[in-house]
Amino acid sequence: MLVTPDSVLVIVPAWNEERNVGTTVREIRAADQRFHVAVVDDGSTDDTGRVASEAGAIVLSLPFNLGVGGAMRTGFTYALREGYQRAIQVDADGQHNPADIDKVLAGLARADISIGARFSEVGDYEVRGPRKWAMKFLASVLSRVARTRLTDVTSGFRAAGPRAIRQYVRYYPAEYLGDTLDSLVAACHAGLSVTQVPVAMRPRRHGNPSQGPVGSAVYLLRSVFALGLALMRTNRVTAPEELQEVTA
Ligand SMILES: Nc1nc2c(ncn2[C@@H]2O[C@H](COP(=O)(O)OP(=O)(O)O)[C@@H](O)[C@H]2O)c(=O)[nH]1
Ligand SMILES: [Mg+2]
Repeated sequence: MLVTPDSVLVIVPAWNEERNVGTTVREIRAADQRFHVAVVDDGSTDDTGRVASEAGAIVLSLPFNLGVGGAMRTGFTYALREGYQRAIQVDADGQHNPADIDKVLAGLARADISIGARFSEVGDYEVRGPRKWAMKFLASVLSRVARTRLTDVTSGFRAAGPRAIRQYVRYYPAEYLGDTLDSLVAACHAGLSVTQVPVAMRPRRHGNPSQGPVGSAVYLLRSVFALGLALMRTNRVTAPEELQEVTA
């Protein structure tokens, strides 16, 4: 595929999503021809890879399951290597509306990372109980780190400009939810800027999320502690100027 400065790599992490990934890929490709879709097939045991490829995606196959973070780092590495200036994560299950990709990308005009955020002004996404409080807490901590108001820091619907792509190739944790939170903290510590764009999320088309309500509550709690550690590790990241070397 010919990569021009306008091209956007849409990275779709997918694990056993044969029932969803075909529709998702076709929807993204139909939304805009500048969108090139790379599905990262993360050791799926079903037909995810074949279905994605038949729908017109580039398929990056991992030999075993690495988790969303490992898959995203694979996608960003591909983006850097192929010369994409912008990349965006879109989930395979249909929750992220391809019609909103342009909106999220527009945030890159003012920041290195743009997050498509639920529960801003649009949509009716609701979480309750401890999960809600954990998410609020995480959002308030991340808002302080990013020096801008963020309301949905676990959203996977996020876009990266050229500096963020280089940063993510260097550092992107594999852990569920750690991927979204820790990668953001590391990016902020490296001097990258973050913004958010309000979006509505759709329901997952088929199947169940990889983590149920209990699983994701446990992970959220774990990420609160992991975040504490991430905040202390200020010395592991490089300044953006040093990141230039990675492309050379
Ligand atoms: N690459 C990869 N993708 C995964 C894995 N687990 C889930 N995903 C994908 O990540 C996206 C979001 O996963 P989902 O289970 O819906 O999580 P939720 O939306 O946060 O509840 C979907 O596209 C999944 O296919 C995994 O272990 N590896
Ligand atoms: Mg989902």
